[in-house]
Amino acid sequence: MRKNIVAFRRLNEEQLAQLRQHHDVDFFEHHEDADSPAFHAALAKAHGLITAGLKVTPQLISNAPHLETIASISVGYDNYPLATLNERNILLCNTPDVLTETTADTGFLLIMATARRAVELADWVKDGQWKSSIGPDLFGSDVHGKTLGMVGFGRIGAAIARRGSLGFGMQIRYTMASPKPELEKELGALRLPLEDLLATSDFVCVSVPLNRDTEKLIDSAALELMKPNGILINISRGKVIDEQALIEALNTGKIGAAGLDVFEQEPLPAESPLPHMPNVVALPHIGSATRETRAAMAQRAVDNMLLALAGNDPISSVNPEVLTRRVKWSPEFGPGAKL
Ligand code: 8YV
Repeated sequence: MRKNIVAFRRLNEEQLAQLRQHHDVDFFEHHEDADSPAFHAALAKAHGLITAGLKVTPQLISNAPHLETIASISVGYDNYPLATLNERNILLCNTPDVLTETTADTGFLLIMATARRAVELADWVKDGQWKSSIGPDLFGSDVHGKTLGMVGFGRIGAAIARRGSLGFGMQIRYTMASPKPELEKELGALRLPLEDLLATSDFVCVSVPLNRDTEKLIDSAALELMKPNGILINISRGKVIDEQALIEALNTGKIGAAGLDVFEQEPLPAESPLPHMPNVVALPHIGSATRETRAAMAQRAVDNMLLALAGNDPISSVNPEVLTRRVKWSPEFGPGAKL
């Protein structure tokens, strides 16, 4: 049975054609489209929503009474009201795995760029200031052989640690609710309580999902524990760090530098001092943003959507338990489903 899909950004022609072979698709290309009457009219009849970067509120869900499946073009799902989706038996699919290595590359890019002051020095050259060889005031610090503390040791965290351990001879520490014995064996990683990891790591790299437990996990007390030359990297979500406390710690020399791909508010507000601070490398949330990986993520979302709308298990989802709660004989699983 043909169903209605709203596709919000990031799909290419082939992916749209693939969806249109089986379903009717309303495609919205621009971010501003989310506020348009056409978008809301399409949502009102949608069975499927494919999206990236859209804040999905309970209100938006209540305006989509037929919605069965959301396929997010992201691994993180803090943009979605999971409790509301569960109540409505709406399946939420995401895109793990396909972005792991690219996002780990971004993490390592930030480690290298902050340690070697690459952006600051490139700006210095651009400014015409390179008149003689640089002095110690512009020296960076080594990466190889240093200690890398991973706050969160999931797929992406492990891929960053692998780069550090195998490529740069770094000692790996990690903090995580449950131990990862295989990674401990593979990388010689040592599991520590957060406080000890902060106090003993040269680089602290945040790679945890945002949820109630991790919001502002790195606050002023945590920053206080870091080494004075310590470097903080964040490739997860901005709200995991207390940004005001971080600005203070960077300004007062409590920590050495920060490499940030994510921020409390995105896009970063014009008044934020962060991009202007010499000891900060600020990127516009590019963790997974390569041509290859963004195409693979969009393809995963399309595959998830087609499988789910056909009543099959998707490749990756956040709340697969809603499938078992749906009434199998219901012609339209979502809204009519009874527990
Ligand atoms: C997404 C990300 O592309 O996958 C994630 O969780 O952070 C990014 O790679 C972005 O959040 C979607 O807009």
